[in-house]
Formats: sequence, structure tokens, C-alpha cells
Amino acid sequence: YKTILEAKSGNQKLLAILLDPDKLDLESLEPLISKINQSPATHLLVGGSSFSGTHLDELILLLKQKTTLPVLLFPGNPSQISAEADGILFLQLLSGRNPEYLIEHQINAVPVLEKTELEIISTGYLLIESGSKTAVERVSQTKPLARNNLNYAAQIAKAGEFMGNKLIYLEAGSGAQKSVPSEMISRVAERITIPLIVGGGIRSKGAIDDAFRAGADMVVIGTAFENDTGFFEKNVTDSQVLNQKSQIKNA
Ligand code: 1GP
Repeated sequence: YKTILEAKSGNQKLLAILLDPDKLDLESLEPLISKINQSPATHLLVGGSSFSGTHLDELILLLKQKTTLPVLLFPGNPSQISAEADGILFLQLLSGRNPEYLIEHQINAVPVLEKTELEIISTGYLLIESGSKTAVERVSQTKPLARNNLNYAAQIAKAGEFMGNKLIYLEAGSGAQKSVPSEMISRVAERITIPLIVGGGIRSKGAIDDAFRAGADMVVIGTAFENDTGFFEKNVTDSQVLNQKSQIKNA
């Protein structure tokens, strides 16, 4: 978290690759890892809405051995916790009103988390309407916020900050048709003082840069890299990200 805060205060931008364990085959991970190492990514997020497989520990161990990037869990539920990661985005789905995702899963995760040394990063998570129903909406059974509800999104994010969240994550959903609107990113970024993560449906350099320009501190790329591991070669991002990467690697 300290590194993320330092990046924010130095106006350095961060880029995370999201890996969904359900879609990865351990046997054929080598080429993917080599693409990760060539990419400008500064962080790896591991998780998905519905993963219930058993190879999470092995996957994270491999990533830790073969990359130098911090690995953060991005869990859909408490079964997706691995002690092998560096930290966990401890999510609260603040845009929804489903108590399971506001507090129940968090309580159930405690006995597991207490047996690990994971850095626990409290994260307010806001699901934003993105054109069609996403897995997060289906699994969490919550309604996303309307795309034009800018002030309310900012107010929720600020409530998260007041409640002690250390990060806010604006999420359009994996594979979303439309990513989070730039106006919403800026409205939220202006209102909060904690770092802002933006993800869901971002699939071009233009969209990455737009999110950074609007005020995102970290952008998350999942589907675009999953579908094409050459994504970052074709979509070289800001040199700011690359500089930050070398700093994180040296930390
Ligand atoms: C999903 O924000 C992430 O939780 C990434 O979304 O798969 O659309 O890049 P994509």
C-alpha cells in the first residue's frame, strides 16, 4: 500500500494485469509469464467472480517465482484467499445493498486471513453500469450505479474513505461493453484523497490514457491481455508507468 501511496503522491501511474485463475492452465503458463515480464505492468491482481478451483496457491507461487511484481488477491469470495500472495484487496461492494458483500464475506474471511501474513488493503468497490449484465452483477446480485450518477458515485466513494477504505475501485465489470466514464473517474478522483483504481472494459492505449488523465491512479487490464498477450506491445503506455515499474522492481 505504501508503494501505491508513494506513486500517487509522485503522480506516477500504476498498471495492473488481472489474472483469472479459472481461465489459466498451470501447464502452459510460461509464455504468459514472459509476456507479463515484458509488459509495463506494475502489479498483478489474481481473482475472479466465481473461481472455486484448487490451483490458486500453485499459480501464485509460480507468479512469485517468475515475476518481480507484487501479487494482490482480488477475491470474489473467501474461498479465493491464498497465503502465497503479497496482499489482498479486502473489498466492500459499496454500490450495492447486498449484506453478503458488504460484511458477511468479510467476517467469514477473518479466520483464514488471520493465518496468513497478507497485507490487508481495505477497498471500497463500486460497480458501474456498463451496457450489459456483467459477472459481478450476476454473482453479487446487486444493481450497478447508473453511468450518469456522478455525484452519488463520488459521495459513496467519499463515504468509503470516511469509513477507512484505503483504496477506491471503480469497476465496470470484466469484459464490460463500456468502461467507467471519464467524467465519473474525475468526479470521484476530485472528491477523495485515497488512491483510485479503475477497471473493466478497458482495451486500448487510448482508454488507458483517458482513465489516467481523468484521475485513475491504477488501471486494471484483464480481458484485453487474456485475449491477446501481445496487447501491451501494441498498446505501449505512458513512460510514467514504465518508470514506476522499475522503481517498484527495485523496492
Ligand atoms: C475486472 O476490472 C477488471 O474486475 C478488469 O476488467 O477484464 O474488462 O479488463 P477487464
